[in-house]
Order: sequence, then C-alpha cells, then structure tokens
Amino acid sequence: MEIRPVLDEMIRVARRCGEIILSAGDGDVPAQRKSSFHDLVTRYDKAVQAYAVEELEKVLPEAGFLCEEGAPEKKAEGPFTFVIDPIDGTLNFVQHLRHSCTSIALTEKGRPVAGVVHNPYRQETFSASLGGGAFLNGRPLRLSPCRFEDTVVLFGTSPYDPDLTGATFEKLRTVMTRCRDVRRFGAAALDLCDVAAGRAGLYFEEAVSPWDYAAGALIVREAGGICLDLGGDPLPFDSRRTSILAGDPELAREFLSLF
Ligand code: LIP
Repeated sequence: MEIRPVLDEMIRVARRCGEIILSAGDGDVPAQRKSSFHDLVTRYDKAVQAYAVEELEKVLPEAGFLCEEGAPEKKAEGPFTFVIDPIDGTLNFVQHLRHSCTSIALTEKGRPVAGVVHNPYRQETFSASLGGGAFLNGRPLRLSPCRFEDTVVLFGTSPYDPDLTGATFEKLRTVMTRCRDVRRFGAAALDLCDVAAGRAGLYFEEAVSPWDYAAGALIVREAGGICLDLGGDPLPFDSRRTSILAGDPELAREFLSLF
C-alpha cells in the first residue's frame, strides 16, 4: 500500500483536530478523573477522538484503532492500526498552558509506518513516514550530534504511576549534573518532536502509553535519532505501557551508561 496518500490524510485530520482543541478558547474546561486525580479526560478529548476515528475509517476502512479514550468496537481486518492520542497533554489543555497536540500514528504489523503530531497553538505539524524522512511543516528535520553538556534534556514525571516518582528523580539528579539543563513540558508527543527538531538532545520518561509515543518515535527515528525503553530495548507498539528514551544515538548511549 502507498503510505504517502494516507499520511496526507492523517495530516489533514490532525490539523482539523487542532481546530477542535482551539475551539475550547480560554473558557473553563470541565474535566473528569480517570485512573486518579492526575489522570483527566474532557469532552474535547472525546470529541477529537470521535472525529479522528470517523475520518480515518474512511481513509483505511480495514484498519483497527488503538486510542487513549477507548477503542471503537471495530477490530483490524488486516495489518494496519491507527494509534491515536486525541489530546496529548490533557492537563496542559485543562490548565490553558497552551502546550498540547494531537498524535496519530499508523502501524503495520505493529511497526509505525506513518506518524503526525500537530500542535495547534504553534501551528506546527510534525510528520514522518518509514524511510521517507521527518518534517516540520514540510521542512526536513535532521538531528545533529552534540555533547551532553551542550544539551537540554526533556523528561516526564509519569504522574499516572506514582510508584515511579523515585526512579524519575534519581535519574534526573544524575542527568542534571551532566547536561545544560532539564525541562518538563507535559506532552510526550511534543517532547519527542522537540528532540526530532533539535530543540533538545534527549527525552525520557519511566511510563508512557503507545498513543503518547507511536507517532513521535517514528518522527525521531526518521530525523536520525533512536527510541528505546530505559533498559535499551526496542519499544512495544501494542497496548502495553513502557519506559522511553529518545534522541541523539550517542547521547542516548551515554545516558544509559549512567545507570
Ligand atoms: C501525558 C503525557 C506526559 C505524561 C503524562 C501523560 P496525556 O499524556 O504526554 O508526558 O507525563 O503521564 O501520559 O495523558 O496528557 O495524553
């Protein structure tokens, strides 16, 4: 199957999802708790996901869906699955921090072959296809090597897994003494895209879900980076949560050597 036309449709859908996100404006956004008081969902998450599923079903009727807010009934009738985070950075969205995105990946036999991450607040659309390169608003992305001491390291706090807080801050304490500084922005997909765009050297988090990283991991890889779990093993792209380390290959190897 020719991936390019499907990726073009994924980009169109992600940008429309961004318009739905922006339609919330600066008004109050009521949120419901999911697994804990850290883990929220809003009617916008559900509306964005419903729109994306409806549109992508037309693009690839035989595909299955793996979505943050619950998969539609339909199972894959072949090798393709759309992996969707309708609003990555939901807490940022609820708090009007203006740092959220829609992430859509297409996997074939469990391997990402196309991905798009759209940040409507900056009108930045990151995209990639397997072997086709990574792009920001159509401009090619390519990582350039840098030293640990010259780079910023992004991290996540895995707030849905509070038993991992200690591990997160133990790693952070070690990393902070070796890099220029660290940042926690609250949207894994955008962290991965910032790495692919060379705005940061690495991103790590102890626990994320496949919809957080499926598209961003392909964008990083197609920009010349690597994406592994924190044990240095390949990432899963099924429904399992995993740790993640992404960025410049040399920096990633040095990071792993510290622990
Ligand atoms: C979030 C991630 C973030 C992580 C949070 C949560 P959500 O995704 O982007 O990096 O720290 O635990 O998983 O839930 O806002 O789509």
